[in-house]
Amino acid sequence: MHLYTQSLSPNGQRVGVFMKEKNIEIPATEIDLRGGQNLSEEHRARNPFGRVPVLELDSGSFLSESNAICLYLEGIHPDPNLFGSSAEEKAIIEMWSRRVELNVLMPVAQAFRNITGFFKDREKIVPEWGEVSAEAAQAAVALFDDHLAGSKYICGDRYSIADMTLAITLNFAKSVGQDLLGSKHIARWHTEVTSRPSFAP
Ligand SMILES: N[C@@H](CCC(=O)N[C@@H](CS)C(=O)NCC(=O)O)C(=O)O
Repeated sequence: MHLYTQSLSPNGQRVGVFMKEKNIEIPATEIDLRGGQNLSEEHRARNPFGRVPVLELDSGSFLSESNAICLYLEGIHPDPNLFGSSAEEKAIIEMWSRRVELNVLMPVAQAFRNITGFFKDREKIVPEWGEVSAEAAQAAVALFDDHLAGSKYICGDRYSIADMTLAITLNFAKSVGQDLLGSKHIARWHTEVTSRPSFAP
């Protein structure tokens, strides 16, 4: 296997932290996003959408989408379990993972991209959309805060990929000026999750 990534990017971190949870090491190549290496013909042959991370499998096929990569790694390294065991637990973790990705990660990324214009060399920037997205992320995090008032982790007493994705998203948000860590239960939960060895730099 070979990983093409930008290990400090939020999606790069999702796969990186997941690998640390599983104690997996995979040879990796860093892709220069700022310089547009991800948009090259060579990288688009790995992922036509021109994004990272991408995992090249031993079969020669390419997997992109962080969640799909993590799901594959869970399949070949089942312990510790991060995607759920029973049908119900798997479905609940999937439900919360999608809520994290669609309602927090996407809006945080859209706010970052449209307010800062970080990728203005490759996409149309709509600052107002950035502001709307920042507000949407804030509203969604308030719902997570309510949920965490009665739950140690996002899915009850067990740590899962949903916690990992949300914590990485909120770390990234803070680093780009969107501090979403202020509410009580989110703050308690965030300290707990980011104290895990997998989050150490
Ligand atoms: N849905 C994809 C998103 C991948 C993504 O947006 N990656 C960012 C880095 S966090 C990227 O490659 N950005 C480069 C660009 O937009 O040109 C995933 O889950 O992996």
